[in-house]
Amino acid sequence: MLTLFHAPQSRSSAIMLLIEEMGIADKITVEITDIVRQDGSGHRDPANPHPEGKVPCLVHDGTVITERGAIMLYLTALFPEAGLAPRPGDAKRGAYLTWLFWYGSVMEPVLILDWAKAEVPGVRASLRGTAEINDRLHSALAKGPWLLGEEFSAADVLCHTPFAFYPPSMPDDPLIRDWVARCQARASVGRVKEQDAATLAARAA
Ligand SMILES: N[C@@H](CCC(=O)N[C@@H](CS)C(=O)NCC(=O)O)C(=O)O
Repeated sequence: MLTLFHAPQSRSSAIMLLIEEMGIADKITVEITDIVRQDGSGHRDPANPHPEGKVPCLVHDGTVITERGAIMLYLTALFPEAGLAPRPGDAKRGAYLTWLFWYGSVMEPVLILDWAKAEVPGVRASLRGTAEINDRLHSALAKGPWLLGEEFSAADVLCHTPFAFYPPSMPDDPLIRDWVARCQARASVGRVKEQDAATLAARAA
């Protein structure tokens, strides 16, 4: 059994997007959970098995999987027929894995450093900055509408989300802006936004 612990309008919305894109909503039970938000509102839900009380958290037959990149890799491997990832043996598989891991270990940490206006020279020397992030995205998008070229994949779902959810982080680059707009124009985005808004409204009532 697959269960996703999800808090509306949070990082777990990216997993909800992937589930919609893959057409596997009927295979996953979604548990709406509470989290501590950036403004201090909300609380840690003891029913959420994430070791830090965060979302997303996927549970598969008792095994806990956290981190969006890992959850995306897990789900796309479990349901390869959904077509959201190149399969092992496909020449694009390496690039796909690179985007998922690069996102969590470089792109998001750099964006958080930038948002927090934290200048720590040693950390910068290791992670680099937004210019390098944007160069890497730009080079990929110069070759195709999506990060892997012609095929939309879970890598697009993951990597575009910070720009969509926190627009001030959007670089002044038409290639990247148009890619984010293409990602956001997909039907899955509208559906997840509606579901999240309805869940929040029901909770507030
Ligand atoms: N690196 C994690 C980040 C997860 C994360 O920070 N989630 C936020 C939601 S936007 C959260 O649950 N925050 C609650 C808390 O910090 O206690 C991922 O990519 O899945």
